[in-house]
Amino acid sequence: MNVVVLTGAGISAESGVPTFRGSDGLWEGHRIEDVASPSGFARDPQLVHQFYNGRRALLTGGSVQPNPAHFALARLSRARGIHLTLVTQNIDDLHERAGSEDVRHLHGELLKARCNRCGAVTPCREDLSRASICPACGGIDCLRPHVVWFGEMPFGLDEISAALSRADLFVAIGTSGLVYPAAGFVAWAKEAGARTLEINLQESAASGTFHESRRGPAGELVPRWVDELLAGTKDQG
Ligand code: BV8
Repeated sequence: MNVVVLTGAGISAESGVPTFRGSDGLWEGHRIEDVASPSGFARDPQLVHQFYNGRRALLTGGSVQPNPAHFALARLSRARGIHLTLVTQNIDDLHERAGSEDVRHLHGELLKARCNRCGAVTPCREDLSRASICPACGGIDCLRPHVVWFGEMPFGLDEISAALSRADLFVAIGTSGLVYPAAGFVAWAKEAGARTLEINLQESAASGTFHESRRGPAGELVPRWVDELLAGTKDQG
């Protein structure tokens, strides 16, 4: 069975990572275009560096750990009879820390930096600033977070659309369905004949397009859904 899972900020909420649109939303105090767009970075690189430095420090500080939803998806990826394509809009490393491999980071990764001068992508666990030096080319004031800002092309769309065209099942977990092209994946999967399931704490902008929606916290519902799916595939032998 070909399964495509798309995760959003909601899957990391119970790990203590603020969502974008929740009451503790990340964007509070910052307009999207000021901190998550190329123009915002060009206008005030230090503000953008500080925005991502704060998120990176939270992620690497020890208090943020994968939750049962992340572990359940790692378990699913190892199950016989399941070919899982895990796509995340999140820039944290919680899927990897829970044991998932081959995670498709559609919107990039907070723990990587990219050099505007030589293009190298390098690991980054410390603060970035205009004084940062590229470990590959030695350039200065040329590093940015390796994330996809608004108006920039997401990563890996070709492989993701190929996986969606082969999907038997598409599951969106903890995403508000407001940001494209990720918000359009459910329609692509349905066109390919896939069944579609949404797992979310509340109604999302895309809820109406799913065959089935389950309401509740990912940390509870995702392990339950994975158990159910694996029991079902076992029955089919
Ligand atoms: C692009 C990285 C060209 C940085 C992010 C139509 C087609 C194509 C593009 C567009 C289009 N219309 C508009 C656009 C432009 C734009 C866009 O979508 N704008 C929106 C605002 C309308 N899109 C772009 O610019 C994209 N690039 O379009 O390139 C192109 C054109 C055609 C085809 C291909 C390409 C690039 C967008 C990427 C921006 N970068 N992140 C960073 O993280 O700082 S977006 C960022 O916000 C996240 O990555 C994520 O994608 C989005 C937030 O969404 P969610 O993850 O869903 O989080 P949110 O807080 O919103 O919701 C949380 C959900 O969880 C809620 O539903 C809540 O109920 C639930 N929840 C909470 N707790 C729990 C829970 N669920 C379960 N359990 C819980 N405990």
